[in-house]
Amino acid sequence: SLRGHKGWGQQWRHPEPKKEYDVIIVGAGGHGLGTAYYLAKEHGITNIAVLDKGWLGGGNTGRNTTIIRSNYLYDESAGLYNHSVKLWETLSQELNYNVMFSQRGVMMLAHSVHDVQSAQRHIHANRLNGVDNEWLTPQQAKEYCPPLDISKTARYPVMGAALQRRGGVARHDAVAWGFARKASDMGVDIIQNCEVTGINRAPSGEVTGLETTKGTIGAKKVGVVAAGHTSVLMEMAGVRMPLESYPLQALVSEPVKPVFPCVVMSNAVHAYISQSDKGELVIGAGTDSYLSYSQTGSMHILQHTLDAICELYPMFRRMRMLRTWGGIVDVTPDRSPILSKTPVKGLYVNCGWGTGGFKATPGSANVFAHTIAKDEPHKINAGFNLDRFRTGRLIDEAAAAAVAH
Ligand code: FAD
Ligand code: PYC
Repeated sequence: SLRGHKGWGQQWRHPEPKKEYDVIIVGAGGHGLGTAYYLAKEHGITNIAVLDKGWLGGGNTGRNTTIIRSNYLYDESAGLYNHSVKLWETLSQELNYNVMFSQRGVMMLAHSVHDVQSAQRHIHANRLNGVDNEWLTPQQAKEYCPPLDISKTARYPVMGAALQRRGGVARHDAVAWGFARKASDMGVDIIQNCEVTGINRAPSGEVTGLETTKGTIGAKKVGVVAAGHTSVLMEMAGVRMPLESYPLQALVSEPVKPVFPCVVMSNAVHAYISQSDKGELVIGAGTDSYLSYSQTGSMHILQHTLDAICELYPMFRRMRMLRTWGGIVDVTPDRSPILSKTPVKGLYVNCGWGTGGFKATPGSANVFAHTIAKDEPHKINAGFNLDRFRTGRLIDEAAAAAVAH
């Protein structure tokens, strides 16, 4: 019973929207709430609203498998994701909220000669960028993760693995709640159940505010941080985005005692797995093959993922699954995010995280706040501009995305 728990204060305020704000962030996921937090904390801008059509943290932030790592191939990505890992390391203290960041290591399996070569290329590139990553033999992989089947006759033989020891997991809800509480304390209005239905512009083109289900709200600057619905929102301002939205699914098992000590991903077989502090196995799949805005995905995708999990970890064959769910992920052609100014003055966009943006939450929020406050990118996100799809300066992270698209 929770009867003993009394006198809990509310974690954030529930204000009605003001007539106008200096900045409105659309989307109260981790990235949007974090952006508001860093705008207030690092740039002294506190006349901010964060709007969400649902409840805060109810989008991909609350639906993901929480894998955190920074083992991407290119220099730009190493800069961005490593900035984030460093912020994760002190985030609980910074927010005075336990985000349960656990650096238990992320191991990525290689099942073919191609996988081995690709993993080793990533390891070398990572180390040159100061990102920890090391090669493990199949025996070393098994020592790190005892449930793994490394027998030579396995359907998906393990030929080795890349291990990032500083990688791990965190508690997804706590990240949203921690940013929300601190931002609200600093004066940010978080307005839930408030869907944005239009983006208003002056005759000279710049943003003037938003149409919402709670009325018209004025804004000098607007940051769209809406994950799978970004193209829908940006179209309201006449900006066409290089994004496709797909369902991505995950599931959890019944809880069991601690048995799985790390995070393991296998892109080749479309499965990744860790164990939550409650004891559930947290398992994720590849994206559906079809574009969709439905937050449920296809059954055969889950079936395939569970087949792979049972092959890789035979001891889980008799486990029962408890829940499955889906989120809508916004995928760019080069599998890298967009953190950018837009052709519309006063309109900024943070999107394209696809299957892999949870790990970037604090880093992305931090540099996006800079971009909005200064009206120019931080040096860390300079390469992640919208223009790259016109200039061709792509950051192709399809392999490091590590989830089948
Ligand atoms: P969200 O949390 O989705 O927030 C966007 C918000 O915008 C939503 O709350 C939505 O309601 C709101 N919104 C949309 N339209 C409107 C509107 N018109 N008006 C107002 N509000 C609106 N990443 C990893 O790094 N590691 C993982 O292990 C991982 N696993 C994943 C597993 C699954 C099943 C899924 C779905 C995703 C996974 N991801 C992972 C990706 C990660 O979840 C996302 O990249 C990240 O959480 C995006 O955060 P966000 O704050 O940008 O978006
Ligand atoms: O980007 O690491 C990742 C990831 C894991 C599961 C889904 N995305």
